[in-house]
Formats: sequence, structure tokens, C-alpha cells
Amino acid sequence: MTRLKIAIQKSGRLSEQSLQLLERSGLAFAKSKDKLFWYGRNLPVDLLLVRDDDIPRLLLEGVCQLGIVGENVAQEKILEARERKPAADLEALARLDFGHCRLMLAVPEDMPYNAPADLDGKRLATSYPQLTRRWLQEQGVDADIVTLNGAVEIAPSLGTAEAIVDLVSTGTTLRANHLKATDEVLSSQAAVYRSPRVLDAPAEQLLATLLTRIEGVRRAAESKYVMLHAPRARLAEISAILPGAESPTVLTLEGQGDKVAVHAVCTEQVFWEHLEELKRAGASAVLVLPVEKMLA
Ligand code: PRT
Ligand code: ZN
Repeated sequence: MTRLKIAIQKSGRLSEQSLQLLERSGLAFAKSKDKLFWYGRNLPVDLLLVRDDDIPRLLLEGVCQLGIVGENVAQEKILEARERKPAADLEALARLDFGHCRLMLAVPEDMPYNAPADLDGKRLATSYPQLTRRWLQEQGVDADIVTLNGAVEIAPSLGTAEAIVDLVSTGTTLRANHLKATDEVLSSQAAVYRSPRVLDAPAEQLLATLLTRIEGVRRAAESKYVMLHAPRARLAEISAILPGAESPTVLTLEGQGDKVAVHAVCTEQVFWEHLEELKRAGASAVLVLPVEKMLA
């Protein structure tokens, strides 16, 4: 039986959530702390723990069949691979709603800046030369790219570049270095990618099952199961308040002709404001429960 290999980041911002997602999808691994390879215990699916930058290449070369990596890294490496092989591509199968960040142009706080055209003739420091070059081309700007592997944010104060293109999440790093973010080059989150290599039928089947489960875990994470009591006369109004709920289940309450119990899966976030609104509409005994798994 062919085994699938999934590549995830060994240690970094995406590691914990990538592993959690796979475990919630029903995969169990023989974990060994120092090893880069974890054998799948219950399904023929093994894990490869690597640097995030290596994941796109492992997929392109067919060493791994699936990989979880930030769109920023995947897109940068795809563009890089296309310089050698123009048809190189990776298929993004699902966005995972973690590892959110933005690749941004940032300039010194005291530098006059109105539009990308102001970058003409300037030097931009970045760890993402490919994405930066593409963006500059789209903007019709002629600037030099200085590729750095780390500490990009100090390039302007060192005098090695006038501006930078770097990942931003909270903006703390930029502020600490007296830089301001101006333009978004790419908005990114973690995603599952697949190798372009053709798989045999059982492997393809296993991959499809895994993806359905991943999708189920993702949807469950966003969903809540809501139970409440409602006056029968206000059922429509109450159902309409439930965020992302399709046709709730309505149950009669023993001995209470005017009241019903309503159960619904809400596929969007349920906020306190929704509960308060439900209460104003006459709902009582409102319970919100987490959903662990979902299979459509
Ligand atoms: O060792 P390995 O190569 O695997 O890890 P790495 O150091 O290259 O990557 P890691 O773990 O830092 O990030 C992995 C992925 O997380 C990135 O490729 C992004 O997809 C995603 N991600 C989300 C981020 C951030 N948020 C982020 N804030 N990656 C990096 N940062 C950096 C940013 O460059 C800045 O310098 O964190 C710093 C702090 O950001 P602020 O804005 O919160 O101050
Ligand atoms: Zn990396």
C-alpha cells in the first residue's frame, strides 16, 4: 500500500496548528522528538518535519504529496521554481485560517511617500524578492531589490535600502524600527498544497478522504451548536438571528404548547450580541456548544 507523506513546519509559527489540524483529522503519529520523520500509526500517512521554506520544493519534487505552508512562502517559491521550469505550479487545496499575515511595503516614518512611483530608483530590502519583483512590475516601478534572509527591518537604518517589503502581523516590529506600512503586496494565511505529481488510485482516494476531514475540522472550528427555548409565535424571528444557521430543528416541549426547543448549527461566529438579541426576541435557556467534527 502506498503511503502519503505530509510536510509541515518543524518548529515555528505554523507548527503547532498544523499538527493539531492533522491530529483532529484523525491522524496519529509515532512521534520522536529529534527525528524529522514521524510514522503514521493508524493510517498510511507519514509526517515530514522541515523548515517551511523547504516545503514547496518537497512538493514540486514529489517527495511529499501534501504540505502545509504559508501562501507567502508557497507563492515565492513557485515563482522562483518557474525561473527554472516555467510550468512549475502547486495546487492550493484549502486555506486554513491560521498563520495570517500581510507582506507589506514599509518605509521610514520620516520618508515622504505617496505612491509606489516614489520608489523609482530606490532600493528595497526583502526576503521575498520574487513577490516583490512581481509587485513592482504590476505597479510599473523600477526599483532595486536587495535580498536579505533576516533582519530586513533594520536595512533602512543601516543604509542598505531605502524601504523594505516584509511580513507584518501586529505591526510591532515596524513601529520599533520607525517604519510605517504603506502598501499590501500579498495577504497570506496557511494553506494545504498538493504535489503536481500523479498519484495512484488508492493514494488519490486517501488524499480525498483526508481533505474532507480537514475541511470538516475547519468548518467545525467555526461552528457552534445552539440550543434554546422560544415562544412558538416568534420562531421565524429567532431563527433569523441565528448566524449562519440553515433550517433549525424545532422540537415540542412536553406540556408547554406555546414554547418550542430550537436546535441549530451556526456556521458563523456566535457573539454575545447575538445571544442578547435572541433574549430580546423571547428566547430563554440559550446554550452554545462547541462542535468537534462535521461531515456534510
Ligand atoms: O525555521 P523556519 O524557516 O521553518 O521558520 P521561519 O522563521 O522562516 O518562519 P516563522 O515560523 O517565523 O513563520 C512561518 C510562517 O508564519 C510565515 O511564513 C508566515 O506565513 C506566517 N507568519 C504569520 C509570520 C508572521 N505572522 C510574522 N509576524 N511570519 C513571520 N512574521 C514575522 C515578521 O516578519 C516580523 O518580522 O514576525 C515579525 C513580527 O511581526 P509583527 O508585525 O507582529 O511585529
Ligand atoms: Zn522559513
